This record gives sequence, C-alpha cells and structure tokens, in this order.
Amino acid sequence: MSNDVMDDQWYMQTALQLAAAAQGQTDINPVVGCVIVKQGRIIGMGAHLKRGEGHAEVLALQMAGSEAEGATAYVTLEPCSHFGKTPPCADRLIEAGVKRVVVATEDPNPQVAGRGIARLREHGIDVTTGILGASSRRLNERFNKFIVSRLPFVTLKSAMTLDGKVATRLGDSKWISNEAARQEVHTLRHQVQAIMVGVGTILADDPLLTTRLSVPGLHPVRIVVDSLLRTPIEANVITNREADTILICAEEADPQAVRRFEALGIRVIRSGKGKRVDLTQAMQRLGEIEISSILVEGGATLAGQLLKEGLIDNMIVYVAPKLVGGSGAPGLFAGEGLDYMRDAWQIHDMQVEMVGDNIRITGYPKKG
Ligand code: AOF
Ligand code: ZN
Repeated sequence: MSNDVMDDQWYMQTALQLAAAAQGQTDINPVVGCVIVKQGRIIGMGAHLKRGEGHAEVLALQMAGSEAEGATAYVTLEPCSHFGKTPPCADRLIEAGVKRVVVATEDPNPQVAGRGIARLREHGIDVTTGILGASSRRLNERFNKFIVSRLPFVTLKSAMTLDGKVATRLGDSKWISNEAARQEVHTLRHQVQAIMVGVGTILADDPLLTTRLSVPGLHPVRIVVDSLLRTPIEANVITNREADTILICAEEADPQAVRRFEALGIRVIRSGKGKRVDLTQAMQRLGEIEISSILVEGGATLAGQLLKEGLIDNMIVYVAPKLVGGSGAPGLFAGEGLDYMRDAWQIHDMQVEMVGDNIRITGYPKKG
C-alpha cells in the first residue's frame, strides 16, 4: 500500500471516529465526520451532531477559516448537493477553495446520490472516493436503509444460554447474559430511535426500557406490540415518562382501551386485520412517523413473527456459558419455524467476539 493511501486512511479513520461518537443523536440523519488537513496538520474537525443543525464539513470549515484554501478535506459521507434543512456542503467546500476532497462513500439519499461528488469535480476539485467505504457504510447502515425505503432498520438483540434458551420453562430469564453484555445493550439503546418488545415481555418483566449508562444517554421511543391492548395501565412503560411509548394493536382491540391510553398521552397505532398485528404494515407506519431504527428486545413470539416476515435486518446474540434444558423452555424464535434445513435463513457477515465469558455474535439474516 502506498504512503498516500495510508495517510488517507489515517485521516479518514479520525473522521470516522468523530462520526461514530455522535451515533444515536442525529435522529433520521446519518452520522458524518470531517477532518481538514493542510501541510501535515489538522486545521479543522467537525461532526454532524443534531438533525437540523450544521453538517460535518461546515463545522470543520468554520474551524479552519481561511486556512481551508488549498487544503484536503476528509469526509465520511459524500458532501451533500441539496438544500435540506441546511445548504449544500459541496458548495461550501468549493467556496472555501479546498483543493482535494477524500470521501469514504456515496450518500445513498436520492437527493444526493453522486451529485455532490460530481459538483466538486465540475469545479476542478480532486476527489478520491472509497477510502474506508465499508466502515462508513456499516456505521450508517440504519440511515442507508431508511433513506431509500422509508422503513426502519431492525436490529434483534437477544441473550441465550449455550443450549439456545432465552428463558427457563417457567419463563425465568434474569439473568442470562453477564453484566458487561447488559451494559452494551444500554449503549445500543442510546444509538437507536426506538426499542420494541411484545406485550408478553411487559406482562412477564414489566421493564422500564430506558437507557441507563454511567453518563446520561438518550432514551429511545418504547414500542409495544400488543394486539389486544393487554398492557396494564400501571406498567412501567405507561407510568414512566422518561421516554415516549407507542402501542401497536390490531383492529379488534377495544376502542375504550385505545381512548384510555390516548388520554394518558400514549400513541396507539392500529395495524392489521382481526385479532393480530400486521408487523409489515406496522413497520411502514413507523417509517412514516420517521422512526428509522428499532432495537427489538423480545420476546420469542415477536422475534419469531419478525423473522417469518423477513423484517430483521441485523441480529446481536449474546451466548452465555449456561445450560437450562427443557423442551418447554423457549428458544430465540417461537412460532412454527421452518420445515426444511434447505430453507434456513443464512447469517451473512457473521462476527464473533468475547464479552467477558459471554460470546457476542452479530450478523445479517437473509434468505439464501
Ligand atoms: C453532509 N454532511 O454532515 C450530513 C449529511 O436536512 P439536512 O440539510 O440536514 O440534510 C440531511 C441530509 O444530508 C441527509 O439525509 C444526508 O443525505 C445528508 N447528510 N451530508 O454532507 C453531513 N449529515
Ligand atoms: Zn451537507
């Protein structure tokens, strides 16, 4: 690898770290980092921190001031070319007289999609693309899906014993994973816009579903899939006001119960016919209200239904060095399951790491 490419990667890595630090706080927007370099010195740094506020390039250019002329800008995402809540970054880079722009990856937003890079090139700026592109795409995988499909990116998080159980036959599940793994989940909660559980989890555990980190984190919206509105009015997700709660119910849910929840400021979304929630339709509704990422935390019934409908984008499974046995103890996914191994979901891009004595497995389930 040439020195130039190594330098480019080094600065891009710095820009990616800036972007990663803002994960979870940009709403439906991507996280983006920018580093401006001149004569071996960083003269400006920036990260997009909040939807509606400055883009990474603009903040870095502000720091660099007139020094930006003749400099190289490293940006983790193609500079935008459109007027959104802020004016185009490509124009700002052109005006500042930047000589070279290094981009990790194209912006999939149909309003940009290559036009930012084209604009820079039209103005004689030397543009290099694809430096640490895969890392940048991974960092914004939720944004990348939502911006083209208007559907939320769904991550299923689960903890299971080495024999694949998510609870004992009596439903006891506290705790399967270790303390460090459970702490990671709070970081994940901070990083997503919503957290989703089935009503069974509310009835069994009465969870708070808030983010509890050693420093204050952001609380995702709590979504409970509850076909017939069995969530008790005194459940923590209803009485605790640190985060908003949305209930998703079926057509036949009692209208009086709907009104009771709505009177408490709880949003109720009806989805599907009869007594069952249509999860595919629910995802569309959630996308419409700009929920672009969801962390599903159980239980096995909801997980099974999501898998069946092909709604799981990403999985994070903690495997604990424990055995509980029992044919009545639930596994990761309830429901019918598949008939034949040849039809199995395949986990793509699987990564395995130890978290203390637990194993963290991540991957992307796909058919075939
Ligand atoms: C950049 N730099 O730091 C970010 C970009 O509504 P706006 O104006 O904030 O635009 C949001 C869109 O801009 C977003 O969907 C994505 O395409 C791009 N984000 N672009 O050049 C940044 N955050
Ligand atoms: Zn921009």
